[in-house]
Amino acid sequence: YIALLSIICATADEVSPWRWSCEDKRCLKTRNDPQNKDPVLSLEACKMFCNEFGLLWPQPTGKTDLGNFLSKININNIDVKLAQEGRSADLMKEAGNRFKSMVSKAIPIGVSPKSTGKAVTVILDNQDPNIREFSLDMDESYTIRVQAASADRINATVKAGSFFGLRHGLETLSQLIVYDDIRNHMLIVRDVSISDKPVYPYRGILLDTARNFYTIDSIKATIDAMAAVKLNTFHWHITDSQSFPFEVTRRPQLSKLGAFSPAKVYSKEAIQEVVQYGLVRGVRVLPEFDAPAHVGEGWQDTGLTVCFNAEPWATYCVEPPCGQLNPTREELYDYLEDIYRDMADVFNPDMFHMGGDEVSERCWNSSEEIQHFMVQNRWDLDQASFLKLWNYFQMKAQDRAYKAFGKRLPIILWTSTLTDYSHIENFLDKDDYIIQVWTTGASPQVKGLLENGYRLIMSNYDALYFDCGFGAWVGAGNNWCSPYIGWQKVYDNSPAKIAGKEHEHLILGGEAALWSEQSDTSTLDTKLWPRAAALAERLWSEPDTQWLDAEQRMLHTRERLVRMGIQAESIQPEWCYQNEG
Ligand code: CP6
Repeated sequence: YIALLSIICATADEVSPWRWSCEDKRCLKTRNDPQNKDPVLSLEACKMFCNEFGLLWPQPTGKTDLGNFLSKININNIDVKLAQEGRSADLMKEAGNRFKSMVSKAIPIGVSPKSTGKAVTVILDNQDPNIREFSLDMDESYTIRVQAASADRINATVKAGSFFGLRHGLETLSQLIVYDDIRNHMLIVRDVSISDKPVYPYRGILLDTARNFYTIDSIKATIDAMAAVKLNTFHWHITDSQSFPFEVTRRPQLSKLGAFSPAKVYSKEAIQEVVQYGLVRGVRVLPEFDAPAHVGEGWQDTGLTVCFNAEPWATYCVEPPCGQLNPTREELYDYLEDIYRDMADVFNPDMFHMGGDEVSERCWNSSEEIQHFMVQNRWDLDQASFLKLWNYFQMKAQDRAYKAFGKRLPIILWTSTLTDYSHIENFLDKDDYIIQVWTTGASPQVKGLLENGYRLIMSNYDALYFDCGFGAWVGAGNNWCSPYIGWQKVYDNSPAKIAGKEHEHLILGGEAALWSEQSDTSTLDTKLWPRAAALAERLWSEPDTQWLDAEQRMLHTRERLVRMGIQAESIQPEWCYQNEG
């Protein structure tokens, strides 16, 4: 029995035959010779010191000093203290718990580090502990100091202007704790001082849960990973023409008829859980109700859609089944208000996405009722009238949205003919509307919108469409989403460069879009990660450098995501991480 125990201990304590040394900003791999008296660095410890930003992702934007020392810590002896209570006290406590769990997930799979070493006290110093609401101008900045308090204790102070900054600070702090495979121990970097804040206020991921269903658990896991890289917006494209999985209590037929199955419905309780899950992690859950196009399933009994399931579909829409709301029907707006009210109840959002993409003139024109309405109003059946009709819809829907949400919250719309710079000013007020761009950055729409003073969110498809399956799905050799967009392209896609110095301030940020004609719960992680992490650093830090400088940290970030339980795509042989800087 004793012999067996010693074998177990020997295995558990087995050290790496390799050590790393930092030379000229690169970690060099050499044999771990016990006669060599140089400091013995494990791989992660070496990377932490050797790179300017250590292993932090995204890189901080303010003064960053990672100190010169690593201390052994006992991660079972971490104490998180609030310097202030306040309306966000519950959130701060939950963020403290998440911090501990993130630290435990910094341990590579298959090892159990020693639980000796210094205790850690984390002090959360929140300058405005009563803030717990998302907004475009919320304060996400923070500072961190890590110091030795005594021979057996480390103090880490995170200071921020709000819960949201504080939470980000804890993510950074968790990234300062690394595994030492030579001593089988967890280490923290000390004598650290960091000050940090994001460049862009809007840093998002879009998930389309209408083309295919995603489980609530997979959505939560996505939010967890987003929080780890400081993304702050989960844009929920919750309905489309193929399915209506959003439960509208005021109009239950929508999800009853429109969901793929009764099990594939997002109940109010489930959504509220997701919203709370996001809040604790600094991620706003932003609902989209896409209209007047992209509707169909669920609306069957209402008589409020036109050209639903029309054939040949390519004449009336971009992908089947076609369907658009009939803007001439007064009851439509009561219907919409009910949907918005249900969204207000569960999401309580600070912004609202009204879609507005890919509206088909032919679809509307195919309806005699709509033609009649146009004739009555003495509108010609031309493109100008089409835009007039669309605007008529948008203004009435907007009015109901303000009513339902009880405030004039910012409204987001996709780029479209309605938002074209040549006439957007006739329709949409730049103080009310934010435009989400899905064309390439080079398109004249982008320049035109910026020159007219509109605020933009970039989702340019050449870098930020993560589905890359649309072309294949439509068939007919349309393969324009190919080839696969690698993380490097995502990383190098700079909104500031697209906008230019003069208009940079109008860019609110960016968003990766996972359209889901060819994705569901099973493929979610690999489609999003680690590419969304590349976006996260681009939007948080907007570095002058390109992907090559971020490569080592990216490889580590991918490992970190895997340790969190995210099935992130592998991007290189591990050899590169061990041997190339
Ligand atoms: N669904 C919705 C989509 C797309 C859009 N809106 C889309 C368009 C082109 C490509 C990929 C996705 N599938 N509702 C456009 C904003 Cl390539």
